[in-house]
Amino acid sequence: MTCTALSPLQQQETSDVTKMDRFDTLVESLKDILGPSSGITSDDVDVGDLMHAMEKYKSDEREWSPYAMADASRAYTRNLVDEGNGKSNLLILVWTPGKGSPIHDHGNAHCVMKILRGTLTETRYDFPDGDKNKPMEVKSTSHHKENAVAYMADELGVHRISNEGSDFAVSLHLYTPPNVAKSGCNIFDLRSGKKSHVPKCGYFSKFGHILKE
Ligand code: CSS
Ligand code: FE2
Repeated sequence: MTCTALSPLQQQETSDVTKMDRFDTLVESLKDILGPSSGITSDDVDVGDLMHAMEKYKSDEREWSPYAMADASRAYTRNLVDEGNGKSNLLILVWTPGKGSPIHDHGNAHCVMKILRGTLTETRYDFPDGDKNKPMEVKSTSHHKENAVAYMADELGVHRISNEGSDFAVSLHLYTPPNVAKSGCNIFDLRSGKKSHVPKCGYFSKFGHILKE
Protein backbone atom coordinates (compact mmCIF):
# COMPACT_ATOMS: atom_id res chain seq x y z
CA MET A 1 0.00 0.00 0.00
CA THR A 2 1.28 3.44 -0.85
CA CYS A 3 0.62 6.32 1.46
CA THR A 4 0.42 9.70 -0.13
CA ALA A 5 1.27 12.60 2.12
CA LEU A 6 -1.21 15.43 2.10
CA SER A 7 0.02 18.61 0.50
CA PRO A 8 0.20 21.58 2.92
CA LEU A 9 -2.96 23.03 1.33
CA GLN A 10 -4.93 19.81 1.89
CA GLN A 11 -3.67 19.62 5.45
CA GLN A 12 -4.85 23.15 6.05
CA GLU A 13 -8.31 22.39 4.66
CA THR A 14 -8.65 19.22 6.71
CA SER A 15 -7.72 20.88 9.98
CA ASP A 16 -10.03 23.82 9.27
CA VAL A 17 -12.95 21.45 8.71
CA THR A 18 -12.33 19.50 11.91
CA LYS A 19 -11.74 22.66 13.91
CA MET A 20 -14.58 24.77 12.59
CA ASP A 21 -17.50 22.41 12.27
CA ARG A 22 -17.87 20.61 15.55
CA PHE A 23 -21.15 22.26 16.65
CA ASP A 24 -22.35 21.97 13.05
CA THR A 25 -21.34 18.31 13.16
CA LEU A 26 -23.46 17.79 16.26
CA VAL A 27 -26.43 19.43 14.54
CA GLU A 28 -25.97 17.11 11.54
CA SER A 29 -25.54 14.04 13.78
CA LEU A 30 -28.78 14.80 15.62
CA LYS A 31 -30.54 15.15 12.28
CA ASP A 32 -29.06 11.84 11.09
CA ILE A 33 -30.18 10.02 14.26
CA LEU A 34 -33.72 11.34 13.79
CA GLY A 35 -33.65 10.69 10.04
CA PRO A 36 -34.80 7.09 9.80
CA SER A 37 -37.54 7.53 12.43
CA SER A 38 -41.16 8.01 11.55
CA GLY A 39 -41.01 11.52 12.96
CA ILE A 40 -44.74 11.46 13.60
CA THR A 41 -44.74 10.30 17.20
CA SER A 42 -40.97 9.92 17.70
CA ASP A 43 -41.78 6.63 19.45
CA ASP A 44 -38.96 4.92 17.59
CA VAL A 45 -36.38 7.61 18.30
CA ASP A 46 -33.47 6.29 20.34
CA VAL A 47 -33.14 8.93 23.04
CA GLY A 48 -29.89 7.27 24.19
CA ASP A 49 -28.32 7.97 20.79
CA LEU A 50 -29.41 11.62 20.93
CA MET A 51 -28.00 11.99 24.45
CA HIS A 52 -24.76 10.25 23.47
CA ALA A 53 -24.26 12.62 20.51
CA MET A 54 -24.78 15.61 22.81
CA GLU A 55 -22.41 14.15 25.43
CA LYS A 56 -19.64 13.72 22.86
CA TYR A 57 -19.72 17.42 21.98
CA LYS A 58 -17.54 19.55 24.26
CA SER A 59 -18.96 23.04 24.40
CA ASP A 60 -16.98 25.69 22.55
CA GLU A 61 -18.59 29.11 22.70
CA ARG A 62 -16.98 30.24 19.41
CA GLU A 63 -18.94 27.55 17.58
CA TRP A 64 -22.46 28.22 18.89
CA SER A 65 -22.30 31.93 19.81
CA PRO A 66 -23.86 33.06 16.48
CA TYR A 67 -27.15 31.55 17.74
CA ALA A 68 -26.93 32.60 21.38
CA MET A 69 -28.76 35.93 21.59
CA ALA A 70 -29.12 37.32 25.11
CA ASP A 71 -31.87 39.72 26.21
CA ALA A 72 -31.72 40.75 29.88
CA SER A 73 -35.30 42.08 29.73
CA ARG A 74 -36.59 38.49 29.34
CA ALA A 75 -36.16 35.45 31.57
CA TYR A 76 -34.68 33.63 28.59
CA THR A 77 -34.54 33.76 24.81
CA ARG A 78 -35.47 30.90 22.47
CA ASN A 79 -33.21 30.74 19.41
CA LEU A 80 -33.97 28.29 16.62
CA VAL A 81 -30.92 26.40 15.31
CA ASP A 82 -32.45 23.60 13.24
CA GLU A 83 -35.74 21.89 12.42
CA GLY A 84 -34.30 18.40 11.74
CA ASN A 85 -36.20 17.87 8.48
CA GLY A 86 -39.45 18.79 10.24
CA LYS A 87 -38.95 16.08 12.87
CA SER A 88 -37.56 18.14 15.70
CA ASN A 89 -36.84 21.54 17.09
CA LEU A 90 -33.27 22.32 18.09
CA LEU A 91 -33.01 25.49 20.14
CA ILE A 92 -30.34 27.42 21.97
CA LEU A 93 -31.76 29.06 25.08
CA VAL A 94 -29.96 31.97 26.73
CA TRP A 95 -30.89 32.36 30.40
CA THR A 96 -30.76 35.70 32.18
CA PRO A 97 -29.10 35.49 35.62
CA GLY A 98 -31.58 35.31 38.52
CA LYS A 99 -34.53 34.38 36.26
CA GLY A 100 -36.21 31.21 35.09
CA SER A 101 -38.98 29.62 33.04
CA PRO A 102 -42.51 29.03 34.30
CA ILE A 103 -43.31 25.44 35.36
CA HIS A 104 -44.16 23.76 32.05
CA ASP A 105 -44.86 20.49 30.28
CA HIS A 106 -43.32 19.28 27.01
CA GLY A 107 -46.28 18.62 24.71
CA ASN A 108 -45.82 14.85 24.77
CA ALA A 109 -42.35 15.18 23.23
CA HIS A 110 -38.86 14.09 24.22
CA CYS A 111 -36.69 16.93 25.52
CA VAL A 112 -32.91 16.46 25.55
CA MET A 113 -30.95 19.35 27.06
CA LYS A 114 -27.21 20.02 27.08
CA ILE A 115 -25.62 22.82 29.07
CA LEU A 116 -23.34 24.88 26.85
CA ARG A 117 -22.36 27.49 29.42
CA GLY A 118 -22.86 28.02 33.15
CA THR A 119 -25.06 25.95 35.45
CA LEU A 120 -28.86 25.59 35.27
CA THR A 121 -31.16 24.54 38.08
CA GLU A 122 -34.00 22.14 37.25
CA THR A 123 -36.88 21.82 39.70
CA ARG A 124 -39.26 18.92 39.00
CA TYR A 125 -42.84 18.53 40.15
CA ASP A 126 -45.45 15.82 39.66
CA PHE A 127 -48.03 16.50 36.97
CA PRO A 128 -50.72 18.26 39.01
CA ASP A 129 -54.16 16.74 39.38
CA GLY A 130 -56.22 19.28 37.47
CA ASP A 131 -59.22 19.04 39.82
CA LYS A 132 -57.37 19.79 43.02
CA ASN A 133 -56.48 23.33 43.95
CA LYS A 134 -53.29 22.76 45.92
CA PRO A 135 -49.66 23.92 45.89
CA MET A 136 -47.28 21.96 43.70
CA GLU A 137 -44.70 19.94 45.59
CA VAL A 138 -41.06 19.81 44.59
CA LYS A 139 -40.07 16.28 43.55
CA SER A 140 -36.38 16.95 42.89
CA THR A 141 -33.88 19.72 42.33
CA SER A 142 -30.81 19.24 40.13
CA HIS A 143 -27.95 21.50 39.14
CA HIS A 144 -26.77 20.80 35.61
CA LYS A 145 -23.23 21.99 34.97
CA GLU A 146 -21.51 22.90 31.71
CA ASN A 147 -21.48 19.97 29.25
CA ALA A 148 -24.03 17.95 31.26
CA VAL A 149 -26.88 16.33 29.31
CA ALA A 150 -30.35 15.80 30.80
CA TYR A 151 -33.61 14.27 29.61
CA MET A 152 -37.18 15.36 30.31
CA ALA A 153 -40.60 14.17 29.16
CA ASP A 154 -44.20 14.41 30.40
CA GLU A 155 -43.92 10.91 31.94
CA LEU A 156 -41.39 12.37 34.39
CA GLY A 157 -43.65 15.25 35.43
CA VAL A 158 -43.24 18.96 34.79
CA HIS A 159 -40.34 21.27 35.53
CA ARG A 160 -38.96 24.74 35.82
CA ILE A 161 -35.47 25.72 34.65
CA SER A 162 -33.70 28.67 36.24
CA ASN A 163 -30.34 30.38 36.18
CA GLU A 164 -29.17 31.00 39.73
CA GLY A 165 -25.73 32.10 38.53
CA SER A 166 -24.50 35.66 38.14
CA ASP A 167 -23.88 35.52 34.38
CA PHE A 168 -25.92 34.43 31.35
CA ALA A 169 -26.19 30.64 30.99
CA VAL A 170 -26.75 28.84 27.69
CA SER A 171 -28.34 25.47 26.89
CA LEU A 172 -29.11 23.41 23.80
CA HIS A 173 -32.55 21.76 23.64
CA LEU A 174 -33.77 19.13 21.23
CA TYR A 175 -37.52 18.53 21.14
CA THR A 176 -38.88 15.66 19.11
CA PRO A 177 -41.51 15.57 17.73
CA PRO A 178 -41.78 19.37 17.45
CA ASN A 179 -45.20 19.47 19.18
CA VAL A 180 -44.52 22.58 21.25
CA ALA A 181 -43.46 24.55 18.15
CA LYS A 182 -46.78 23.57 16.52
CA SER A 183 -49.26 23.71 19.39
CA GLY A 184 -47.56 25.42 22.34
CA CYS A 185 -47.31 23.98 25.83
CA ASN A 186 -48.98 24.22 29.25
CA ILE A 187 -47.67 26.20 32.18
CA PHE A 188 -48.66 25.59 35.81
CA ASP A 189 -49.25 27.84 38.77
CA LEU A 190 -47.02 26.86 41.72
CA ARG A 191 -49.61 27.76 44.35
CA SER A 192 -52.71 26.14 42.85
CA GLY A 193 -51.41 23.67 40.24
CA LYS A 194 -53.74 25.39 37.79
CA LYS A 195 -52.85 24.81 34.16
CA SER A 196 -52.82 27.49 31.42
CA HIS A 197 -52.22 26.81 27.77
CA VAL A 198 -49.56 28.90 26.00
CA PRO A 199 -50.55 28.66 22.34
CA LYS A 200 -47.27 29.91 20.90
CA CYS A 201 -43.78 29.66 22.36
CA GLY A 202 -42.11 32.17 20.05
CA TYR A 203 -38.55 32.51 18.89
CA PHE A 204 -36.23 35.40 19.62
CA SER A 205 -34.08 34.46 16.62
CA LYS A 206 -34.13 31.94 13.81
CA PHE A 207 -30.99 30.52 12.21
CA GLY A 208 -28.88 33.31 13.74
CA HIS A 209 -31.16 36.22 12.80
CA ILE A 210 -33.15 38.18 15.39
CA LEU A 211 -36.87 38.26 14.54
CA LYS A 212 -38.76 41.53 14.47
CA GLU A 213 -41.49 41.76 17.16
N1 CSS B 1 -39.34 24.02 27.42
C1 CSS B 1 -38.81 25.34 27.56
C2 CSS B 1 -37.44 25.39 28.06
S1 CSS B 1 -37.03 24.40 29.44
S2 CSS B 1 -36.87 22.58 28.71
C3 CSS B 1 -38.85 26.07 26.25
O1 CSS B 1 -38.64 25.44 25.21
O2 CSS B 1 -39.09 27.26 26.25
FE1 FE2 C 1 -38.58 22.14 29.82
